[in-house]
Amino acid sequence: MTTPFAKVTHVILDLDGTLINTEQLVDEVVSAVLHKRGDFTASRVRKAMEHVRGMRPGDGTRAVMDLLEITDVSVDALLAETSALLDARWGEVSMMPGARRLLDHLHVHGVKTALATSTPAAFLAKKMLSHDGWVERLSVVATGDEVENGKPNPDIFLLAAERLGVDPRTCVVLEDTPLGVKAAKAAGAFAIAIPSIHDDFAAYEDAGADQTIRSLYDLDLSLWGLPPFRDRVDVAVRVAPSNTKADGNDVRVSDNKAFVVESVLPLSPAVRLGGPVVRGFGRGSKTLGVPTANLDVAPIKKESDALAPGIYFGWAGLRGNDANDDGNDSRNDGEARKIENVIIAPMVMSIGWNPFFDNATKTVEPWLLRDFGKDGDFYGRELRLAVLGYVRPEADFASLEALVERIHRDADVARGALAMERFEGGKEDPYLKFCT
Ligand code: ADP
Ligand code: RBF
Ligand code: MG
Repeated sequence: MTTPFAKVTHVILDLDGTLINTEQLVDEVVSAVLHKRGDFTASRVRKAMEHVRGMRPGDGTRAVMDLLEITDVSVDALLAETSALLDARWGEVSMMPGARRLLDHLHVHGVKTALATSTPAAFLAKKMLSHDGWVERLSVVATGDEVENGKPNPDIFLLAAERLGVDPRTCVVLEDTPLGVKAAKAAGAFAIAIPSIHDDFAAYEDAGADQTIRSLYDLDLSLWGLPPFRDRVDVAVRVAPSNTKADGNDVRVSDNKAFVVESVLPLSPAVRLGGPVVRGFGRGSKTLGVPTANLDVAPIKKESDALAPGIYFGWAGLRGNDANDDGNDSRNDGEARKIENVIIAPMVMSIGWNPFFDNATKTVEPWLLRDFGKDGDFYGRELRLAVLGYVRPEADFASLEALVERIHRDADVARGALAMERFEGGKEDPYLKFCT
């Protein structure tokens, strides 16, 4: 039993980057406008954008112009230009992974919620047009235009708590930006950071975050005295006896076999994504001894953004090499079957930035859990994935051995989960067999 950090009664939610996935769109649109205003390097513009993340649109525009020393246009004119471009594209914005689950859960349990957004009310209406009314289910809303000072000042969170009718010290704030965390702490609330700036976690600690988690999937409400999620599923994972002490898990021994219990989060609905296998960094098999069949992220951006960075399990369908495919599965390993020329196999996958290697681009890379022997060249072949559950966040590790050991444990979790009735049937998905 873990001791709660604090006992709170109310939840205050930031919008952009916390509940809805606006940050990439805003970065794309605003950066393009900024680049037209001067000969800036991409990294300078990116740094400036990260510096203002969480601010109100007007404050952010002014601050970015100061940082980049843009003087040939007014703040209002630049804001009008970016707003018009963004208004035409808000419909592309989907919810952050886990946001719908959180809102439904809080609603079902009658936990009072506030939205505290830097967005002014007029922008908010346009932003939320394509979102089917979930904002109305929040108890109260506070918008950026209603307060004197924007984040990092505490005003918006003080207003949200006031509208909830409670002391801010009984509230926990969910925020994706360092400035928002600062504002929440200045208001006297607790703050959970869910970073949208993936390469600078220290900024969130400096801002005073009480806890930093990698995505909403990892939110543990019981730590805050709030009704806990009950949708995770326990998986009995068979482990090598040497692996049982890995992280203090409950070890069960039966028939001389050691099991640990891990829990996974089922995804409903399953996320389907696929494409031709492309070349990655070439270190999966070489550095880790774990080959991962990388997919090109660009064409499946929407599907991959529906998943928080992290480790997942599910089923894979790999289209055969027609030339050397005789249609028989002589290996008969009990897990993988060949249907016409598609191989269905269990898989465990990583999606994200791989902190251990500090990648700058997101990768989607499944390890198919069977031995392909001489047929193990997938490059260019079509691969389809049905992602059924979430295992854990991406992590950094002290050593390569620790990373590799963890990946093997993930594979054990995936095998354990996929053997369970509720996940086993996923291999019959027509999508995997290229029937849809
Ligand atoms: P890359 O960096 O190009 O992805 P890796 O070292 O990660 O290279 O190896 C991945 C490649 O290994 C896959 O694209 C595929 O061709 C091959 N491979 C062989 N067996 C497997 C497997 N079980 N799972 C995934 N890829 C495999
Ligand atoms: N990389 C990390 O930096 N952190 C991780 O927690 C991590 N977990 C992984 C889990 C699985 C199941 C797999 C297949 C890979 C994982 N890796 C992780 C990704 C690894 O870094 C990646 O395969 C390399 O980037 C190889 O190109
Ligand atoms: Mg790979």
